[in-house]
Amino acid sequence: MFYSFAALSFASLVAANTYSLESNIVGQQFLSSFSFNTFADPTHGRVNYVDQPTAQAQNLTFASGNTFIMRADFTSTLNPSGPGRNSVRIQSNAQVENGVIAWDIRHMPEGCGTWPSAWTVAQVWPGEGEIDVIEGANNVGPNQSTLHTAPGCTMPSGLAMSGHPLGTNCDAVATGNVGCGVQNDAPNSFGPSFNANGGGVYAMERTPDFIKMWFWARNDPSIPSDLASGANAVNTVAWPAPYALFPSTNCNINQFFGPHNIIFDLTLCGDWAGSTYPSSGCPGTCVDFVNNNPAGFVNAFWDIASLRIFQ
Ligand SMILES: *[C@@H]1O[C@H](CO)[C@@H](O)[C@H](O)[C@H]1NC(C)=O
Ligand SMILES: CC(=O)N[C@H]1CO[C@H](CO)[C@@H](O)[C@@H]1O
Repeated sequence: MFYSFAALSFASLVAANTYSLESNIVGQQFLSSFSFNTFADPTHGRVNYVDQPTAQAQNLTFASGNTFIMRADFTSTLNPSGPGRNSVRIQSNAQVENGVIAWDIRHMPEGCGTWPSAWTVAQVWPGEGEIDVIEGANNVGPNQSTLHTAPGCTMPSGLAMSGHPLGTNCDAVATGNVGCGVQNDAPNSFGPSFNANGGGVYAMERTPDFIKMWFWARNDPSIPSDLASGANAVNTVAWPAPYALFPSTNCNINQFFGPHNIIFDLTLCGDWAGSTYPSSGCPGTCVDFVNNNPAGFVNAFWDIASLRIFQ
């Protein structure tokens, strides 16, 4: 009796954090699994999001084998009174809730004025939440992960994570859209140093009890073997402590987070990269730089090896 009871509870404990691979999006599959957003950038960037035919015709997206590239235009000088620099913003057709998402990225956009992000968000904002996994601006950090929610979601202090918290109130409106962030202190986790090291793997686990995020730089031997080997299932109980932990202690995850689409984008200047530009060490003003320096955007591209969704 005792042994079978113990085995049963062990099995249910393990099952709660073991996830099966639901989709492994690679290369051309990004074109069928994502839609191109062509609306005006909600963060007011000096950017013009183009549709899929335009992106492909201008080679701003490029899919081949196990490579998916999306980038900003790096050849045009812009008319200051015309639209912003052409760039790409894609949104997954599928929505995700509980589960694990793994982003295997070889290169993220870098350069003055750039603000790349990989994130998930609901159709109802901020009511059903936003989870920013990879984000930073102007080549420098804060290489941070952030939640944005409706009022009533806060984070306690003293959490078991390797990153350090930047704010405790996740309320998007009350914080002027800053939200509650955690800075990932791992080296090579963002921008030029991430790229020089060949990128790495970010993972995010969402359950009713918490949201967690991990990062392993390329060739980091501590990456869990299930993730490194491309296994059909992952068991996050066996993973190390995350760099970011957002528990449900003072934030009912099911209440504040609904079905999310996965987004990759690259905006330029705007609310964050524009406002931090003067202190970033970049030359002149952000908008002038974007208008006049196409060569500054040669390395403003995502090179995505895969996006895996486990449920
Ligand atoms: C399109 O972009 C890819 C990836 O950067 C590159 O390998 C390819 O040569 C480009 N094609 C053209 C026609 O420029
Ligand atoms: C840029 C990078 O890869 N990592 C930085 C993340 O943030 C910490 C704290 O500011 C920096 O020390 C790292 O260099």
